[in-house]
Amino acid sequence: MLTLEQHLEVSAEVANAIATGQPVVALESTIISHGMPYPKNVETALKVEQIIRDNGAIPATIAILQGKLVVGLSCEQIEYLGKTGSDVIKTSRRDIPYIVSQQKDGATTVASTMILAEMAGIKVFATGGIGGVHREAETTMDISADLQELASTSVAVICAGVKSILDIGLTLEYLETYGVPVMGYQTKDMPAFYTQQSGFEVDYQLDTPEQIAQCLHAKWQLALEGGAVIANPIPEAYSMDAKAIEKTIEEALKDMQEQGVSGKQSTPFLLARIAKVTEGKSLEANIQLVYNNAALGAKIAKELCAQ
Ligand code: PSU
Ligand code: MN
Repeated sequence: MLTLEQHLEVSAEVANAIATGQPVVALESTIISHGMPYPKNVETALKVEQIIRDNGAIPATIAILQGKLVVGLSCEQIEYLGKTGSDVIKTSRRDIPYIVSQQKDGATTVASTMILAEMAGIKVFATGGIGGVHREAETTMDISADLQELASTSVAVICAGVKSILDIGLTLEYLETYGVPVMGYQTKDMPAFYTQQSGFEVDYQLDTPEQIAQCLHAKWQLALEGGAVIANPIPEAYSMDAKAIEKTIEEALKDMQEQGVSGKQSTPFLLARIAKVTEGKSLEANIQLVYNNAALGAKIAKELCAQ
């Protein structure tokens, strides 16, 4: 019987950083395999790691490779995931036992990246957007497992809000019900991924990485288990036209219904569709907001180490 430690493979650099109390930022791999096309996905993933280093922390990209829970992928492993793309299995919490036992490769979503980060002892995780409550969830019951994970796993997730392919209002209600704080970084408005504002408010505005770290520290010191959402708006220069993006999303949702796409295929389908219709403009916005989140993630991780 394998123990947890035997399943977990933490890179030497990341293990050393954790053991010596240096800041580490976790990164997911579904964004690489399913979120962006090759080779932009690999370029972006490597640059994200560099940005985290430039801001004083150690990056730990996470995936499952041949059944091993890998925390701190090498450049070659990132290249492999990016090239293999959606042939790698999108792996959320429920998929982990299958991928591990059958020694397969799995790209981790926000939910499963949080799980592996927590196993390794990493508290901060930067990504693009989290999953949420889908539009028409009242009939499809499509609610991302990311939200349930945020309720129970103690990792802070820095994101640019949730895409309006989701129902942002219902997503915020769900997070409230499960006790997940949603902090706006220098904003009161919940960002909507491609745009800075969604028309909904976050719970609290916090203006410095230090304040965010203090808030996270207080939560976990009080044994209030679970994660937090740190919503960091896309930089203004890259934000998109709200009306145009809404129209694109509505068309993509219609196509999805017509083609009968559902379940775990929904999110990747919508992302690819939007990128195609906007001729790569949304992809550029997506890349820039991930860079922005990586930099903030590194700063928060540093402040958290100082608490
Ligand atoms: N939202 C994005 N980009 C992404 C994802 C979501 O803007 O790449 C990915 C993340 O890995 C997220 C997952 O955890 O999709 C959610 O999928 P689902 O809705 O099937 O839970
Ligand atoms: Mn879903």
